[in-house]
Amino acid sequence: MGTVCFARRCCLLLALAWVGRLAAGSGSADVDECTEGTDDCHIDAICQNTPKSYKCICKPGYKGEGKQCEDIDECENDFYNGGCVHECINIPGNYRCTCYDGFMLAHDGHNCLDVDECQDNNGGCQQICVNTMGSYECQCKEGFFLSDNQHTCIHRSIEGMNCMNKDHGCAHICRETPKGGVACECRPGFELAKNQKDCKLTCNYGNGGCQHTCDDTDTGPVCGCHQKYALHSDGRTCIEKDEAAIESSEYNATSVADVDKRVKRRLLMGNTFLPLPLLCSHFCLYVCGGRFSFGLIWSFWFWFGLCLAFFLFVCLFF
Ligand SMILES: [Ca+2]
Ligand SMILES: [Ca+2]
Repeated sequence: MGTVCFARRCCLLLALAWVGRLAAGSGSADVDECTEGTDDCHIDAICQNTPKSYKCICKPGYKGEGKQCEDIDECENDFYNGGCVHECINIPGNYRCTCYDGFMLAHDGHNCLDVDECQDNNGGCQQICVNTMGSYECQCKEGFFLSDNQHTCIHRSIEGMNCMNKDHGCAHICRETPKGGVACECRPGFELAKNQKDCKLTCNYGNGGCQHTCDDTDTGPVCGCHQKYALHSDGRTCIEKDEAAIESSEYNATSVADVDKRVKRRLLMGNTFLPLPLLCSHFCLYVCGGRFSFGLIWSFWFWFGLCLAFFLFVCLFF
C-alpha cells in the first residue's frame, strides 16, 4: 500500500513539472512588435499585437491590406459627390464639403443653407434689404431709385437727360453713352433681357436662387436637388426625403421615358446599379407588362419573351 502511494505522488510531481515547463515555454515566445516598432505596417495603418505575431489594419478613410494603405477618394463618384450638395474636397484620410458663395455649411457637414445677409448690417443696403436664396438685394422706398452700386438710393427729383433721369428704366446699372443716351447693363451673373432694360438671373449669381444644383435654360435657371433631397414646391428649396419615399417614387412611375432616365441614372451610380440582365427584365416588365390584360396567359408569355429577348440584345450590345 505504501509503495503504491509513493509511486502515485512521484507521477503527480512529474506531471506538474511537465505542465509548468510547457507554460513557461509558451509565455516567453510572444514579442509585441507594435510597441517595439519592429512591425512593417504602413504609416497610415494601425498595428495590433497578436499571440506570436501582429496585424496591420488601415486607418479609417484609407483602403488596403495594412502593409500598404491609400486614401479613399470620397468625392470620386460625381453623382454621390461624397454626400455634399455643392462641392466635395478630398483630403488624406477624410473629405470635407464646401458651399458656394451666399451659402453656409449645415450642421450635418453636407447640406448647404442660405446665408441671410440682411441680418448683418442690413446687407449694406441704405434702405430696404431683401434676402433671397443664395443672395440678397437692396431696394428703395417710394420716390427713390437704386444707384449703380446697388446699395444706396438716389432721390427721384433729380432730373436730366442722363442716368439721373427717373425714367431710364434700367433694372440694374445705367450707363451714359457718348451719344447722350443711356444703355443698361446688368450686375455679374445676370443677362440683359430682350427689352434691353430688365436683367435675367443666371446660375452664376447666387446659384440662380437654387439651394442645391442650378441649370441655365432659355426661360431662366432651373433648380435641382442632390439625390437625398426633393425639390420643394417653391422650385428652389431642397427638402430631405427618406429612403422609402425614394424607392416608392421610383417604382410608381409608368412612362417609358421615366424608366429610361432611371436606367441611365442607376448605371451611373456605380456601387448600387442592378445587374444588367435584371435591369433589362425590369425595363421589359414596364414596357410589355400591360399586354397581359389583353390576352390569354400564353400571349402574355409570348410578348414578355419577345420583349425580354429584344431588351437583353439592346442592353448587352449598345
Ligand atoms: Ca479621402
Ligand atoms: Ca441669402
